[in-house]
Amino acid sequence: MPERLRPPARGNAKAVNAPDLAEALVALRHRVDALRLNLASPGAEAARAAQAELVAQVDDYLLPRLRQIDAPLLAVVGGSTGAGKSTLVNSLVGDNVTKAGWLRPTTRGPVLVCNPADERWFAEDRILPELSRTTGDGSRGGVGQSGGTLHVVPHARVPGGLALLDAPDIDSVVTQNRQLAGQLLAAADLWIFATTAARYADAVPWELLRQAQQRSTALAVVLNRVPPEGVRDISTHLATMLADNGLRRASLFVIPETTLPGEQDRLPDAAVAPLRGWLARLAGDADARAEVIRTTLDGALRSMRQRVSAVAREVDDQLAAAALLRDEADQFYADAAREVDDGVRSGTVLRGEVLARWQEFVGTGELTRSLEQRIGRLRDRVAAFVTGRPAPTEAVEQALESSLESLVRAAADGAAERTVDAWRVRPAGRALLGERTRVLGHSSDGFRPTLEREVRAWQGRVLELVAQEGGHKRTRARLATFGTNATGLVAMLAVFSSTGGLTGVELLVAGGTTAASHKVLEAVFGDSAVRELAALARDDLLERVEDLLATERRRFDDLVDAASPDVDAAIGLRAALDGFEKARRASRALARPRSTGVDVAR
Ligand SMILES: Nc1nc2c(ncn2[C@@H]2O[C@H](COP(=O)(O)OP(=O)(O)OP(=O)(O)O)[C@@H](O)[C@H]2O)c(=O)[nH]1
Ligand SMILES: [Mg+2]
Repeated sequence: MPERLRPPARGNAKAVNAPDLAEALVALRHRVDALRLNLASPGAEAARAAQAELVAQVDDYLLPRLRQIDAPLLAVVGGSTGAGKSTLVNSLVGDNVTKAGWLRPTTRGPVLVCNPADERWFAEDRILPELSRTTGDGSRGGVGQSGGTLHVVPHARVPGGLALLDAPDIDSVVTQNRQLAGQLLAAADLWIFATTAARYADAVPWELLRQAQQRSTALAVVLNRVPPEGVRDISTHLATMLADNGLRRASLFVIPETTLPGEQDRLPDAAVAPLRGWLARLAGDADARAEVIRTTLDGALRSMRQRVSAVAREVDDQLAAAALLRDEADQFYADAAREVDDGVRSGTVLRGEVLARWQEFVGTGELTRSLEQRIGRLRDRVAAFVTGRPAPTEAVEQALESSLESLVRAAADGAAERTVDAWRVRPAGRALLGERTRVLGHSSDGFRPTLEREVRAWQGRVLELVAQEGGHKRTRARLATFGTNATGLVAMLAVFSSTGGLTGVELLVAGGTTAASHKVLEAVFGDSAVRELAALARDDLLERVEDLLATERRRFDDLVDAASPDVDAAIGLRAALDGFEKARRASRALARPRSTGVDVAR
């Protein structure tokens, strides 16, 4: 018999230093809760489950228990569906307080039965605050039998100081059931694991039992429905399995198979008497109860370190994956900015339509032939052209606009496409792209109009620069000869023709453009001012392009940001864990437990 309840751990109550520990735990809980771990990675799902479990256990169990160490002991009856958990609870109480049944799974929502004097501890949201409360008869399985509620049944036959909770099955086909069962077990001061002779070696229960071992959770195992002739062999085998898994100290109760004609019939008193007696003794001995509570509490608190560290490692992984994705986008968009820069400097923008319009504007045949000797005449021609017609620069400007826009758009499209291609080969990137792959593979819808606006704004800026430069007395008169618009246009052309890069006839013509525009500008402003003006205009243009590309790149950055942890998340998490560990070790209330007081009974 498992009656050996150890003497109490005296003197601890005075030394409770829980407030600091609770505070540190709250800080840690918030850190864990705030983590975004939504990048697709091999460990992401497990880490998210661990994250949810950690937060839930702090809220459901650790904080309430730290704050009220004297609250009644909560024994959660958990196990596989049909193991007879509900039947066991009813049999222990000696009344039908929860619904048992042939339908699998029967129990959907937890039913908690306690002494009426203890009801206040459970009726409010002290523990399991997310579950709303219902009360009344739980045996009909109406109210209280849904996942989101805790059905509280006060019953005089339950000894004070101890509550029994009938949980949904741990290996349910119903996901919600399974998760809830795990959550309830994490909120238990004592686990009463119910299994059957047919199913005690199943994998899922053993995963949870090992977890109980790792967390030093106080544990009793009920082996139900054992054929009388197999009691000895089966219970020995299970006891060996428990010992092999480090659970030698768990109390084992064996209940032989009996005939139950009705689905809500209870087990014979004699079959549950040992467990009932054990629980009654635990309930009656405040010190033994406190020791069970402290053992489980201490084990759960100690388990935080390893569990949070595992989550922190996943945070590291996700941060590394996020950095990689951001770097790739960054790199391709930097390439795009360089592409535009090169295009601007090499004169690419001046090809085709722009040249044609420029030739129309100044008369290129003349221009190329007479450039050297007759620059003066060219200047006059430009001047005449400008003063002769109200908006003569428009055609060249439009051609320039569209050529420049094509250059920038091609760069932006290229960067988007290359980023998508690079992301697609990474699982995290692929998952982020998802259905957006096509949309993200080219520049955004808003890009074109914004680009057009920016190019026009840039042209305005060039005219401003020209006008500013013209503010100097010496140049004002000369500027007047040409007109600000024409000079501005020539300044724009100068921006795109400062270096070579064209070939053949184009070189000649564009060279002519370069020389012509420079000559015109020099004539107006003087040599150094021309270069300065062109450089200023170019810088302004490239700055605008970089801003535009940054906005485009942000589409990718935003996806990463929305899924990955904050950049300082790992540091913050580890600092919070350190703070918590310090508080835990300093808390003498949680001095090393000497015993759970529960031993294997056969
Ligand atoms: N013959 C016999 N039937 C039992 C015994 N224990 C439970 N049953 C029956 O098995 C069925 C399932 O029992 P429950 O107590 O509802 O099982 P449970 O573990 O609560 O199942 P879930 O709520 O689905 O997780 C019920 O119809 C019980 O009457 C037993 O020892 N002997
Ligand atoms: Mg049940």
